Amino acid sequence: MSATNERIPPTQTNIDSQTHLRGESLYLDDIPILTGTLFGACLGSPVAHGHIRSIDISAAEAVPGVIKVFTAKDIAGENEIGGIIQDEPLLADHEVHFCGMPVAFVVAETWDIARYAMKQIITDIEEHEPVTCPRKAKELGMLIHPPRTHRLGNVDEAFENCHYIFEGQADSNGQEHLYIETQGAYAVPQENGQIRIYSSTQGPTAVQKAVSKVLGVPQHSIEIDVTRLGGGFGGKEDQANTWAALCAMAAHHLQVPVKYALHRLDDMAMTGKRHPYSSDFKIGLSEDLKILAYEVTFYQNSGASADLSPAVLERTLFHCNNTYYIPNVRATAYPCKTHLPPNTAFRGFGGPQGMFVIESAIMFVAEKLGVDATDIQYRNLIQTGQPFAYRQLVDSDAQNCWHAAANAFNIGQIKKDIAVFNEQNEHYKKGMAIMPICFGISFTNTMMNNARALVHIYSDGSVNISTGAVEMGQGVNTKIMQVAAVTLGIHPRKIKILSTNTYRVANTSPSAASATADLNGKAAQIACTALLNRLKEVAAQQLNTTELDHICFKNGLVYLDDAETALTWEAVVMTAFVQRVALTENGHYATPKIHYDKATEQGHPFAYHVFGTSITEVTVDCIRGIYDIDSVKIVHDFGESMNTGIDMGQIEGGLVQGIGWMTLEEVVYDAKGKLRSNALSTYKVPDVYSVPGTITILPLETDKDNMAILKSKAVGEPPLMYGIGSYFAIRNAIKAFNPNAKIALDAPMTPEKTLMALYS
Ligand code: LUZ
Ligand code: MOS
Repeated sequence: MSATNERIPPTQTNIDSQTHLRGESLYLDDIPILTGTLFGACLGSPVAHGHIRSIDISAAEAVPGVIKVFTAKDIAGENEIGGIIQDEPLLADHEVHFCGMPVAFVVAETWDIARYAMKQIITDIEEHEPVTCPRKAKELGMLIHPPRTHRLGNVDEAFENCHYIFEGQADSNGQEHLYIETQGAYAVPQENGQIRIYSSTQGPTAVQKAVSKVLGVPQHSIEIDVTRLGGGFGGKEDQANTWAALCAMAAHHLQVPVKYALHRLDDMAMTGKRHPYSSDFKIGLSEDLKILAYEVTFYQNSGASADLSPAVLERTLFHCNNTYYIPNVRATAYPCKTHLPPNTAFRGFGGPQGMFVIESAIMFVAEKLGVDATDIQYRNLIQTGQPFAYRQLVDSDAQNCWHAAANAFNIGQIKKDIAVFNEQNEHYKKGMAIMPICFGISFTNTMMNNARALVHIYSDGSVNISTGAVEMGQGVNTKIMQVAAVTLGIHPRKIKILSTNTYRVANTSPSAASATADLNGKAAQIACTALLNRLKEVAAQQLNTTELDHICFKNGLVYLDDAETALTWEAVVMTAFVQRVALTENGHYATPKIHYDKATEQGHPFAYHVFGTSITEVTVDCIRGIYDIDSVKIVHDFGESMNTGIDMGQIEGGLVQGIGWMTLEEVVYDAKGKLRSNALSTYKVPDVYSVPGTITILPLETDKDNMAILKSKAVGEPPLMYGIGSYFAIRNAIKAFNPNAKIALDAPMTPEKTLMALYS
């Protein structure tokens, strides 16, 4: 390797910091509106399940300023936006299957007119009984696809040899994404039937495909452009398609620009969320607390159509062991079709739901046997060379993380301090829980693990990079810029990362699965390396050498045998340009080594795993049922972080989002399938008062090789799962107050539930 691979200081500022701070960063709603632009509003079904007898749009169309009201019959191409399974119409045709399902799209001169007219549409729907419970759906045979099962060893035989066997149920609820920027799109017709769509999406290609299908035009006519998102969290991996398709349909039909950004309340009511799961477990252990057998059945509440549910379900199975080695496993998952908005990707993507169940099972055992759950956790951590049920042999840092946390944070002392506190306090009780995590990095669908980067060097030496990565606040553009700067040996200031655009980079996978920097960063690295090699040849000529290995680019200068020469980056680029050397390169990266066979449910789906251990301490106010998360202390496996500022931010954000899911955030649908927690007054998310008092994050120091970009492991999703510790820490505090408390394993542990449990 040449010396150009020197690291940019890991303190490299997020390139968006300044414009964010000054309010200058551009989001969908900041794009200047073209004259003649019309505004949309989408009517959602008022009922969760029913047959459409009629939709009367005459009063709406008569409202002055309304241009047209679109319904299913106006769709020129296919009325279909389903990604994995073709089961979701863009606009309801005969049937409505969830409350808020798009039924009609009003286009008017102003936003207010569109919203007013939308309310004048009269729907006549014959209501049918909705199903909202996944177990009931399963009984009725309402499944998105047949169940899937992961198997290892022989569970039935193993249970016969277990000293302890326990069975129970564990449920986790959904979660609203609450990205700060709501969903939306702006479609602008171009010449020759082309349409440019600005979309707040994690998946520009997914939007392009959906629009292409709905309009009945080839993909090459549909340009999707994304500058950045005000958050995605999975909610815009697949569910940005609807709004873009509606705008594109209207823009195509009327040949004028059409914009639609959702009202927050509509966004909350019409879009799917994290999948709630209800699960049954049976766990068997040896006398010395080794888990010998684990059987688990997951009932995923998929919602009314497939959306990403099959992939989410798969990741639940992949993570059903969390970070434990269990020799005998049988894990079955049912994707249960209910009349709720289609649930979708959400940071962790089914993994957290699977991990919550094994942690619940361990806690259940610990409480029954009167042992410390941490003892069971520790004894079963997976070791290098052991397999998960899907057979991938793990390169494990589970024990290293645990030991590092135990030493750095003195777990023994924490336990003692809590015992003393609980001894001395009657109405406040403290609890702690350890949450070790293991998360597999790569899209579980092997095919999706690829990316491209288009790199231009201009004749003045400045560089532009386009990739498939969508910047949604996670700092991926900064990381890609760092990769390019390190590879080319130039200052980051020389590099701009452009918007994500399907005309510049095609066939992209969504920015998801924590893999965006890995995939797109590697593609950028490949392109930059190819360009660098060309420039080295040009420099070699000028330096009268044939030894390309002796040349390196560093700090914008050319070095020969580690000695600075008079050649600058700019001079070499200009010479290359004059010599007609190509200064543009397209890099393509496809993750090597990964494979998976769904027929046998075996393979090597992940490039690598990310490990970590968190220690959560809480104090419960046992008179009121409210609680504080006092501290969360984490040892996290970064590999070698290429940007500690960004990565620490991801951990803090992920942790707090996980704590929210496990404690405060309660998605409530009524029996009719209507969202009750439909505003921020009824849906509580963590705020500055509910975040942990302190968050301490230490890196696990390893110098192992891994398949991450610049060895900097993916950090987007794994830390969310540290939040699961808060659930069990609160539970332990409740038990300290009332050892006989009957507490269902049913997250979130809201203050209301805590209060009930304290006095149960
Ligand atoms: N999206 C997806 C994801 O399509 N496949 C995945 O495996 C995944 N994992 C996490 C988040 N999004
Ligand atoms: Mo995501 S859940 O990585 O879109």
